[in-house]
Amino acid sequence: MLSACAGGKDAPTAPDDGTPGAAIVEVFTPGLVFSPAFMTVSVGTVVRFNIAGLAHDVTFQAVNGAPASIPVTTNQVVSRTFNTKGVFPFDCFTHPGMFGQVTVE
Ligand SMILES: [Cu+2]
Repeated sequence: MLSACAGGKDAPTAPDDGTPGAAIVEVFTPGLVFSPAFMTVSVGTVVRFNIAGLAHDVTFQAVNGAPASIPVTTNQVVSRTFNTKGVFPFDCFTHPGMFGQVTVE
């Protein structure tokens, strides 16, 4: 398996819709929470962060294989593909206590 290093803070927001037919998980921001906040997905899954209302960021912890973080944004859908098995916690640093985690199996 490839072990691409796609992590890093302040990485540019780039289109990332994964491979055709990839599983998709939708995450929403109904207030000061991610919903769902915790999810377990299979390798190759695309997580679509539907950021609406308040401005939020999605900052992944520096775990090998973590996708690029999403800078503060609002009213956008930003996708990230999870191609590496592992546990990838993320925070919205705009709102302390707003966090979640993607587990890739
Ligand atoms: Cu937030």
